[in-house]
Amino acid sequence: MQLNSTSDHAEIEARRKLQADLERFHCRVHQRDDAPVFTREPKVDMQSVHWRWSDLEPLLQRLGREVALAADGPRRTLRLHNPGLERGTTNTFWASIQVINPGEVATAHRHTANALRFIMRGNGAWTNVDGERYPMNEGDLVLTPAWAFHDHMHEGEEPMIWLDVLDLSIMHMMRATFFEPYPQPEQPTDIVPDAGLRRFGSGLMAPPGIRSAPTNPLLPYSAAMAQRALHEAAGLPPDPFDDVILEYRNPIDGGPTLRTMAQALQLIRPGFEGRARRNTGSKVYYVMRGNGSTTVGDRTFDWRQGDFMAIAPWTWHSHRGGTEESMLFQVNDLPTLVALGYYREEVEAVS
Ligand code: GTQ
Ligand code: FE2
Repeated sequence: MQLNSTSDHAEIEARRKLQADLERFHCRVHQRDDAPVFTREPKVDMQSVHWRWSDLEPLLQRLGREVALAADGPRRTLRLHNPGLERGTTNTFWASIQVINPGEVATAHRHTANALRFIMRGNGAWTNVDGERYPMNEGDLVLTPAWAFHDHMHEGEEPMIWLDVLDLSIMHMMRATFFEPYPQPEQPTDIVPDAGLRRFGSGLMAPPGIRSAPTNPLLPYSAAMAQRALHEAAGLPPDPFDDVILEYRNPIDGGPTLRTMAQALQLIRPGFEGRARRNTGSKVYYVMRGNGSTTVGDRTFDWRQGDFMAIAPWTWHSHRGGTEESMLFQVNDLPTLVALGYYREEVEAVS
């Protein structure tokens, strides 16, 4: 900054001097060279990133062969790391690909972080969440809400992989990290092993009189249910931004599945050219099948089956269809931004 008066200079010196005197009282005053508290718009450190399946697949194979279930959990995961951040995939959540080999048990524990799993490849693993035991099959979403005990065991023949997403950076920022191992490696299963699914799994009908619940009582959202719903929605006029998209919902109140993170399933068909939009909050996409492209800021990610994308907050992005119909699974932190009153969205003007 160009200083053009001696009074400016004196003011800067006065602030420096004051700060030096304030230090031992644990007080400060703003200095000219401090980073600004407010910016007109978000200044974002997180980067938008494209991970290719062609890179990830050999890494996952190596991980499964060379790395034992770690003591930390224990879980065997490949973390999708954001180069703009010290830790995490986005500024709020961590996405990892978990590898479990036949016969392995990922032992029971619980944590304050909310978690979800989306099955990428393989069949035959079970997860037990607070006594409810569910088989996990390709394309299923299974929730592990905050502080629920959970363990996974794999009884299938082939290694299995799934996407884990946890709101770890929110938990860390709130200084609310709690973790507890279960006293035994595996939890006992309830007499009715899948009660939540039996009560609420239709999404449309529920036991009489239930109007609220402290947390979402439905943990598994099957691939068959979600994809049937999406194909029904494909008969509607396309969404200008997303072509065909449906969110996973809490069957009791219609809100997001978890308090901090929402999930959606999307179809992008050949010829689709989506309008651009930007919003506060971050997203991660997993390409279940097909191909297409997403323009993010001044870059274009040409994605195909198995790829991942992270979209940074307040970054313009638009989707375009490829040569085949694509299905994408999405996780975002919009529920957190909405709950705090920080959600904003801007859409590209129609030309
Ligand atoms: O499966 O319980 O990717 O606790 C990170 C932390 C998975 C899990 C992760 C976890 C888990
Ligand atoms: Fe966990």
